[in-house]
Amino acid sequence: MSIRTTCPYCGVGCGILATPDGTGGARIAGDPDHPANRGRLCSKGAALGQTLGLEGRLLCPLIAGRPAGWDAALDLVAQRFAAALEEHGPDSVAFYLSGQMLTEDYYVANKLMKGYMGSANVDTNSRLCMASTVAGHRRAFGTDTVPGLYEDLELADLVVLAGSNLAWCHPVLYQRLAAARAARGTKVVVIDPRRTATCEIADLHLPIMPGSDAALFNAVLTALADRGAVDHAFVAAHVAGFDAALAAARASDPGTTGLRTADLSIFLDWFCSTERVVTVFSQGINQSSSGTDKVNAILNCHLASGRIGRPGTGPFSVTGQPNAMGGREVGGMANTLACHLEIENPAHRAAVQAFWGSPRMPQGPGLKAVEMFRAAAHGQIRALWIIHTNPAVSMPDADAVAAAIRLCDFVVVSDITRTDTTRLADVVLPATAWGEKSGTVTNSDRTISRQRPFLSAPEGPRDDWRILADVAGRMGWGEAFGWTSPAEVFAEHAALSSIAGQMGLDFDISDLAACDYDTLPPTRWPVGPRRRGGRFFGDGRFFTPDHRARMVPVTPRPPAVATGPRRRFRLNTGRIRDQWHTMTRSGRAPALSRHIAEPFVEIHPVDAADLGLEPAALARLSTPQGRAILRVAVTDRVQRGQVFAPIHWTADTAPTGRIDALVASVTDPISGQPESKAAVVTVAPLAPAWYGFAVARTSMNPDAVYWARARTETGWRCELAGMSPPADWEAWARSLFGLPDACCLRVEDPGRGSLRLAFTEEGRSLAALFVAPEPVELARDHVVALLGTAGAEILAGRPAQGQPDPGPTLCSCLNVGRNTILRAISERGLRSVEAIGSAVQAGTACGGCRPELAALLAMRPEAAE
Ligand SMILES: Nc1nc2c(c(=O)[nH]1)N[C@H]1C(S)=C(S)[C@@H](COP(=O)(O)OP(=O)(O)OC[C@H]3O[C@@H](n4cnc5c(=O)[nH]c(N)nc54)[C@H](O)[C@@H]3O)O[C@H]1N2
Ligand SMILES: Nc1nc2c(c(=O)[nH]1)N[C@H]1C(S)=C(S)[C@@H](COP(=O)(O)OP(=O)(O)OC[C@H]3O[C@@H](n4cnc5c(=O)[nH]c(N)nc54)[C@H](O)[C@@H]3O)O[C@H]1N2
Ligand code: SF4
Ligand SMILES: [Mo]
Repeated sequence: MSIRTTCPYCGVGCGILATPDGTGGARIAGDPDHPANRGRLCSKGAALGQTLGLEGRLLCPLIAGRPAGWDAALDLVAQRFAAALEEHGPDSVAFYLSGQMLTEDYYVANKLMKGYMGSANVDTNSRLCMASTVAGHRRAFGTDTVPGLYEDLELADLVVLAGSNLAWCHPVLYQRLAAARAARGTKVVVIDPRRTATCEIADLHLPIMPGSDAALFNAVLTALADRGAVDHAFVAAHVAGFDAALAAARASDPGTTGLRTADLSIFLDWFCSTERVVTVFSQGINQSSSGTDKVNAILNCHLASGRIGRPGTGPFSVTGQPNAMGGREVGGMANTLACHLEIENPAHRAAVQAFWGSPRMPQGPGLKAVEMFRAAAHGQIRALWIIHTNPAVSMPDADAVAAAIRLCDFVVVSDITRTDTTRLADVVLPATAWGEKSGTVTNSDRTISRQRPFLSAPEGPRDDWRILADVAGRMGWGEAFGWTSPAEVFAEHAALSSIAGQMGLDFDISDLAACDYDTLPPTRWPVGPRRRGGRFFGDGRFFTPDHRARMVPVTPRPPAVATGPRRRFRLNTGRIRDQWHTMTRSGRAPALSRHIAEPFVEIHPVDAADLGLEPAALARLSTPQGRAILRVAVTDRVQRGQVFAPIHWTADTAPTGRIDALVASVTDPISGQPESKAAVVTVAPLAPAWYGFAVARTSMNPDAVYWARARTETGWRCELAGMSPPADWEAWARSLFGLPDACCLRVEDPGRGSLRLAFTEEGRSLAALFVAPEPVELARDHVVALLGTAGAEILAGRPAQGQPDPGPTLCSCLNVGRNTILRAISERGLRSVEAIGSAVQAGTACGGCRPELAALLAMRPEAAE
């Protein structure tokens, strides 16, 4: 029987049908009835079945790294938090949470910290993600409200994607947009310093200088005013601050965007002359030391033109995590309260305290993420609980954050698996995982969906909400935390939201307090009589005291740290198509490592030539905060002076690939959000003595200056490099593979300095190592596939003469290689992505590689070889 649930990855919030296979796994399919995806899934969602299973799961609590019982662990946590409160007061404790927690988990954590421990030191990884949007929304609308719906992207005539790589980060929403564009000719503009996969559907790509978005949207506002595109009636009736915002816009210099005048003028023409405009924005806007101002510069344009809250119009912040929106709803951040109520507002605090019947409440905001870890390093935080996030990897200045966790008196980490962060904890608590737990999440367009269990949880792990409630009980607050199910927690959260409704705010879902939780279908709020079409602000009523929206004057600022002769590269960071954050789950799926299996840095060909960096060489990046070593990808997708690196690698998967070790913890003064995309780095070649590639049935822990490992269908693969060769390669390899006795085959080419070793048992290969003085050239997917099935053949490193080499995988769902696709294009004269699909199937499952297929089609035939 299939169970309806929701994808645990991105904020699109796709519905899933999970059919357990009876042996701990499940078949995963898109839910045709879910309004977000109507049956579609992206590569990550489709591969969820490969991430189930108990390998690597935490199954019992750990105290000081040693297995312990639940009672001992929970007693210790309760006792240490109580002691900190007793001796040092409420400011000495903190929670660091996650936009991936279920609403029920989040609600319990927020109630415990704010209402019972009496501190507002509860912040979340949403600080690294959505905080600038939250602050911008509150400045403009009075509340943190996303006005629009997904349908608006399909109803718009112009969709502007600002700092969003929608094709890779919100793939199903991107596909909806691509389909609408094909059907009705929607114009698409992408504003991004890089030429991303999303640009494949762009009618115009604006390769903006990093951080200069506010100047661009100020130019839009000025153009709206100069070309008669301001909706004066709407502004007069519903908006305050127009004149000051326009004056600030006029004073700012569009030249700082670095855009060609011709491109800028096309964009201004389209924006001014199109009524139905949706501006989608994401981390290219938020993760900036001027992120809040960038958000308001965008909102200003929609307010001035009255393009908000009506079909096909509006600013649209797409949330990253599956429950980023739900976290905002429960108020799980240091500067929010609950249900979009304000922590600074005494009446709001009193109402929530009365509802909770709680003993104490903080009197104002608490420490935001960056401040929180600094306070932990300085001994101000005595007890810290980290839940469902991996800050030793994902926070800026990650080495300093790891040190802070080590320095803090007492740190608890709740996770499902060992991570860079759990290794630093005093107490580790094993949580139930997706597929085992029950609750709700809210996606980017305010649709609340159920996550339902479809597997029985293993012995040991417990639900996050229950762990929190058990600690609360041990601290003497059992009555207020006495729920017996997530349904009861949800009912309390929904009931509390009636206060927000009574206070005239947006988030009132009290009609759901008595819903049938088990069967609750995807439900978009506002619900009940407040529904009115599901959008906000079409009626011009905002949630400020006078019900007018505020336009905010914005004076653009460049990124906080300037480039200079010593550190002349701007480091942009972000995501790849097939991995999720620190890869603790997506990294388990072999299908998802086929596309990209190691960390890399994209650099412009001219810069690469200047620095003497060859494609596939290794580069050393450094900043005052830290260092990294990454594979070089030479490409004009990035501009000169800029480099791009993905965020996903950890001490566990590629120790020199932890990109946040390089990023300074500079924040936006209003939102506290770090500037994660604009560090300033030096780049230099690394000159290793040897490069290597290894495959093995079991995991590898190499002793090498550079390594990056990934799972494969046949075991593991690992990229390697070393500064000096070991004295005895065979001995080194035996220890790498843990194969002291296997038979060793050896092929050496002393002339080229290359060496190939295969270890076999009964004619089957168990492991192989390829070493060369240059980056190792091999048909890697072929080698991976041969492991275990062939002995000596594996050492050839590529398919035998006459057999085609499929090349690196491009379509990860159907495992179709780049060479196969290129051959089909040239031999069969294919002209469209559809034709590629019929010929070689690529792009016909999740469709996530379609932008890359289009890019191959666009290549000149001679370049394609
Ligand atoms: N595959 C995948 N999907 C994901 C995630 C994942 O880990 N993997 N994570 C999810 C999460 S939590 C989030 S928050 C979202 C993030 O989704 P996105 O925000 O779309 O993703 P990013 O790659 O972080 O950044 C988007 C783009 O911002 C650009 N950028 C950098 N600086 C600037 C600038 O100054 N101005 C402008 N206009 N653009 C700039 C970058 O080049 C990048 O292409 O993705 C979600 N979806
Ligand atoms: N330089 C740079 N840094 C960035 C970004 C960037 O673009 N550039 N993006 C930032 C953004 S937008 C985000 S959202 C963050 C993401 O960064 P993180 O939140 O640190 O990344 P995740 O890997 O998603 O961490 C989730 C953790 O929760 C664990 N987990 C999974 N399921 C459960 C569960 O049910 N219960 C519990 N208790 N644990 C569970 C996982 O194993 C994992 O360790 O990174 C931020 N950092
Ligand atoms: S787009 Fe992909 S990752 Fe995002 S919710 Fe849908 S299936 Fe999951
Ligand atoms: Mo995020």
